[in-house]
Amino acid sequence: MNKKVSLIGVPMDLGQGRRGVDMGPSAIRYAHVIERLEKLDYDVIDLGDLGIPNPQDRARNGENLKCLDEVAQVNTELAERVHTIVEEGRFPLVLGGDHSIAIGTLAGVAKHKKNLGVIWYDAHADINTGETSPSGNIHGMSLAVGLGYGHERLTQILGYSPKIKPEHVVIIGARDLDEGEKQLIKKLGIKVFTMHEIDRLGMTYVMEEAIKHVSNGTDGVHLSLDLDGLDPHDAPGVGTPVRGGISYRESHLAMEILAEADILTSAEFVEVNPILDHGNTTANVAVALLGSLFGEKLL
Ligand code: Z70
Ligand code: MN
Ligand code: MN
Ligand code: MN
Repeated sequence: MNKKVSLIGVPMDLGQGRRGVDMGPSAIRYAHVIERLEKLDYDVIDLGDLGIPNPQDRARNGENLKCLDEVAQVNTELAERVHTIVEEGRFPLVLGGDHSIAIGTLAGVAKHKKNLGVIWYDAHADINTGETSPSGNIHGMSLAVGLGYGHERLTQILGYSPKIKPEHVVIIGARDLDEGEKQLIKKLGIKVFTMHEIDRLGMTYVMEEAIKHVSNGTDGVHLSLDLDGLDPHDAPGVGTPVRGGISYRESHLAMEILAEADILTSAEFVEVNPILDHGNTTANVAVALLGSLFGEKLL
């Protein structure tokens, strides 16, 4: 792993409907993320948080993309910042904020990595468009946008599209998909390890296959980890908890296997919502997982 890490917080909550996820970056810093990585000998620069505009109206607009202007604006700025981090030869670690920020992260990273592999660790696939989304929430559209599907204001961030190719993506932990999402996943042939496969095959096998998949023909790998991929029992502080998720132990194992494979070139941890949490459990889980991801060992 690149020993130079640049951390950036994106206190975005406009990509979904519940307040509080804007406090995610603070909660993760409060859980000692920087100290955790420094202890592992990383050189960490904290770039602070991006500014988030206060929208006039959080309601659905004519196009079924809530807060489209603001989400596009923040993601454009994020994309530029992440692009700069990559150009400096550093590892971008993005802290959310809701999952709409993956739009900007992917745009920034893929600017120089034309064949970026993506691991989407999530209860959801976030592969809706304005046409298929039942909610109008852009955090449910970010993977689709990366693949070039969705509103031009989002797909054209940094002036190119698509950012990633369907054969370089793997989704892990899916258990809540909308009808239109199922159709696009099938149409594009995206590899998905649902909870069924995780239960049936075990996390070790799933991660080994996922790593092979995202390493094949790629020039970098991004981890987009939505804390709601975990079971709400282990990570309660998320906006859309879905029962039957990946356990804390399986998630640590997944991060350890990823660390051993040494393939990651960027990562983001999203959807930590401290006001829905028990204490600061979910941010603490995020930081513990980051420890494993960055190579922490017990002995
Ligand atoms: C639903 C939608 C979603 C995250 C929930 C939910 C999407 N498919 N994404 N939580 N991170 O509204 O599109
Ligand atoms: Mn450049
Ligand atoms: Mn998500
Ligand atoms: Mn999710």
